Amino acid sequence: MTENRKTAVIGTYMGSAGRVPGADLGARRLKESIAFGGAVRDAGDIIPAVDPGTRKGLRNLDRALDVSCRLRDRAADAFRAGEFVLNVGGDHACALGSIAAACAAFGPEHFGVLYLDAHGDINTPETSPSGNIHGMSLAAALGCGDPELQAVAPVKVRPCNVLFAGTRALDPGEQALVDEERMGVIMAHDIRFFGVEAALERIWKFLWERQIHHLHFSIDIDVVDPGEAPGTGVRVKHGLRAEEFLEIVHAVRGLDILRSADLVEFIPALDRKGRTERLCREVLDAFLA
Ligand SMILES: [Mn+2]
Repeated sequence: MTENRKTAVIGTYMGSAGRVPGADLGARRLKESIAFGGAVRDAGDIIPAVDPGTRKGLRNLDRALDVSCRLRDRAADAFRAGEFVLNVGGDHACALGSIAAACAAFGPEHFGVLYLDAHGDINTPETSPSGNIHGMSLAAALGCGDPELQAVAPVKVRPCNVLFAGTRALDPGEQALVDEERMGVIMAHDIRFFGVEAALERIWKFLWERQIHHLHFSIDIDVVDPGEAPGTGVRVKHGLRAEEFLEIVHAVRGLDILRSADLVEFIPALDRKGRTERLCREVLDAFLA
């Protein structure tokens, strides 16, 4: 990310699209810990304005639509001003808004997404085992799944420009989409086995081959092993070690093609000894230092 560029930090306090509530409180806590000033601008908060409720069998659909549209528009303003956008969530469903804004701002041809998450979040209402919208947000940005969710992203991300890393819980329908669209995947066990250096090599190679000139980096704290980051809602074992995770975050943060990032899914009530919170703050420091 280019030095001297201003960073716009948006707090997205939506915590109700997933299975376990509380990601809104996590987002609030993290954002309140940030020292604003200098090159770090408080670009405001997105607070859900729609009552929770289920429509078309999708829990909190209207709330997710409302929040992601407002985040998208807020992020679009920041991109227009030439700022880097840091979205502090919240439920990962909000990433539909930040990704949609970035893809529209920079155009789909050379725009890519690095998705650091235990999960793929590319389910559709048809393939989702849980019905959780936070498992469908990336699918919608690609132009798959529920039409209303898709409409949040006027410009669709090219699936072949998406690279997953730290992945270890792809549902069968998601795996089919990955194979069909030739999306990139670096599994968590590959990072554990071959090391971070090898994983970074694969990331750089992917960005080079797909000619990505503008990158969005979506970080779900559940990519870290639950032993080291228990404060999140959909824990999957055999995740990254905290130090491996931070090494990847620092390396990617240094890319001059990086335009925006999400940090999502920290749930304080599930944390133990402040471990997850400390880790999240280290991520914020990496972006804001
Ligand atoms: Mn996620």
